[in-house]
Amino acid sequence: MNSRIGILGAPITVAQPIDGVDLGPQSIRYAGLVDRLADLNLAISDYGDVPVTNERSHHVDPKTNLRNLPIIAKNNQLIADYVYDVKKKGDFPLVLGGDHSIAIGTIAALHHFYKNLGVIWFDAHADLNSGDTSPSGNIHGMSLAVSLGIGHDQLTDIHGKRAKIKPENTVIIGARSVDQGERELIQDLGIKVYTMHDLEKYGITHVMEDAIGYLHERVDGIHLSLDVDGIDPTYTPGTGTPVSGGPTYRETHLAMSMLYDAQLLTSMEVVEVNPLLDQGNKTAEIANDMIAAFFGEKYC
Ligand code: NNH
Ligand code: MN
Ligand code: MN
Ligand code: MN
Repeated sequence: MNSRIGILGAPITVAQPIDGVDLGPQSIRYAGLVDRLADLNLAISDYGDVPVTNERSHHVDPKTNLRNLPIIAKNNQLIADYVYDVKKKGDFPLVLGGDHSIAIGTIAALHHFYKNLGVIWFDAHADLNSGDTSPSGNIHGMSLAVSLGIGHDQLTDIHGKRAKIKPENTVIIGARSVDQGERELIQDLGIKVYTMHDLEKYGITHVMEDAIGYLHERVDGIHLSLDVDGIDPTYTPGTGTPVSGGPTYRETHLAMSMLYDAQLLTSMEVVEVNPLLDQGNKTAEIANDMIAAFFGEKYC
């Protein structure tokens, strides 16, 4: 793995309704991120935060069923520009959200560097809605669809027209809250989804081996998009849309270690940490444990 890590904060909050997720990057930093990674003999550059703006409106545009589209498009254009620069420098991008809409910008930037970028979407949700299917109008529930080229063109056409990744290079892990329109899209596109049912039935070891083997044959780089609501809310209460019945700390930690051991991952983002909803700074601390495992920290 590339031993030079470039950290960027991406504090968008207006693609979901609850204030505080813009404080995610700082809460993850305060939990000790840079020192922790430096202890792994990695060279860390923290480039600070992308200068996004977060004037919030609660209005859903009745024509598009989207909330805050113009500002989210503008913010993700900026994120894409900044992530592009970090990657161009030769660093391994580690992007800290912010809500999950930031993946639109991150993946748009990364897609320039690969012919077949793989994505592992670790999340309780599939984030495969569009204005046509969304029950909420919240764009953080649409970012994977946008990266696949589905959605409003102000979002899909950031850093290039339409799709930045292919459905067959996309894997979702931990899904347990999937909307009807998302189910149909999963079927139509043949996206590989490991639901909590699969995790329960086959165990995390098998699921991760299967997911890694599947992507290994197809891709020339893999981005991990880690939504902390993917983890069971017992461990990550500081997030806007917790869903019970997720992977435990131990299962998630093992998943991250297995990704490190596979030596195929080329970028990471961690999203939806909201310290205003947290117990102390627990969620950011657990996010740090997962990031450290992903970058090779071992128990012994
Ligand atoms: N599926 C719901 C929606 O689109 C919830 C999405 N919320 C998330 N996604 N936190 O990760 O509104
Ligand atoms: Mn998500
Ligand atoms: Mn989620
Ligand atoms: Mn392109």
